Amino acid sequence: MQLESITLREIRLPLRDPFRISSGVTTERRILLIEARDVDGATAWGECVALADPNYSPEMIDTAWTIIRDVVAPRVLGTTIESAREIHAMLEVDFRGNEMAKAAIEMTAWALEAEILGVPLAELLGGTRKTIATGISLGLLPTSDALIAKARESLDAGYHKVKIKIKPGQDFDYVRETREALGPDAPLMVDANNAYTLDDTAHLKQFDSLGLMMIEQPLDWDDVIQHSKLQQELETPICLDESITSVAHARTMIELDAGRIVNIKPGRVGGFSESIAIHDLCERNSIPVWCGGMLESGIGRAHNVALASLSNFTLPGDLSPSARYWAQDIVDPEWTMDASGNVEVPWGKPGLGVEIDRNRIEALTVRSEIVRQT
Ligand code: OSB
Ligand code: MG
Repeated sequence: MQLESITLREIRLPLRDPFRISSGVTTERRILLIEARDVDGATAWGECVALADPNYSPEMIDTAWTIIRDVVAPRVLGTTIESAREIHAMLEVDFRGNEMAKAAIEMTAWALEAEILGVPLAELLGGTRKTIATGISLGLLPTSDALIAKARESLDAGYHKVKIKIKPGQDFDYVRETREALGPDAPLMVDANNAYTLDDTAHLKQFDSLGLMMIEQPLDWDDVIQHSKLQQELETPICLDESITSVAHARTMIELDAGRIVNIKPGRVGGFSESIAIHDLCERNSIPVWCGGMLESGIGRAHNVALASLSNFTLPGDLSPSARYWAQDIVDPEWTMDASGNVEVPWGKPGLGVEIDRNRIEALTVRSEIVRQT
């Protein structure tokens, strides 16, 4: 495989409802799409998960655009490789950070390889699951009544996990009322997106009484050590999201018992190769993983669904159907969830397993740039 060109494209997709987390709000999703073409004319699509602002990780759409154009693309264009498996290592040589920019190209190359081989991306990644249990991530809502209504509606729709965003002042009572309303068996978890410090340990210990599946990323986005101290005080498993940007960080998490579950977002960890390495390491250490989301379009969703078909993705993923986010997605068919809350892995189709709605993408594009082999 040899990449001949990489096209960057920004589209804007309005979310049906604004999505608020402790570190920021998204109303219209600015999405950086990638299209890669190899010298024989095969093409594949990918998506960079960076948000419009650097409030989740240091990366944002505009920095990722520059890094992809000026650093990532020149490294991979024109180089003959046996497999997309080689790209992660190529992008690590004297090239720090920028995992989302690296992942966008690495993951697109995997999709291209699947396309060329005529196999489903899930198969190329080593996946086995036919369907994946789906969870929903509910942004911060103004009142506990609004939260209870949304959570109830989600469980009725079949979702296997309801993730509740929390922040100081909108946390324990808000979640306790939801637990009381929905009963002891409702599969609930919380995600703080770094909103607390170790000074809040006593406060966070109260959450142990709520029977939560996990508490996601309560402390700093780049911390593992403080999480280890907190985990020793909590019965509820900590799940790390922001902190795990590489298999090395996952190893540190395990060695320090800083978390007992990992939310793997391939776009956050530099792509599929690193995701598989984290998945395998966690599997060997009896740490369950699940696939998180970044409000992706149907293209990013296809990548995530393929990854979540691997064996150790034993917990429900943030893989909500297209209609939960958008009035209309950019893929056909749109992603759906069946009445038992599962998303189907498109095993019958090669590559991403969905058609890309190129006309709609053209209509939504606000800028594009093509980088060619020099
Ligand atoms: O912390 O998992 C997160 C969205 C944007 C940034 C961070 C997060 C999220 C979500 C959304 O929780 C999950 C989804 O895509 O449905
Ligand atoms: Mg999270």
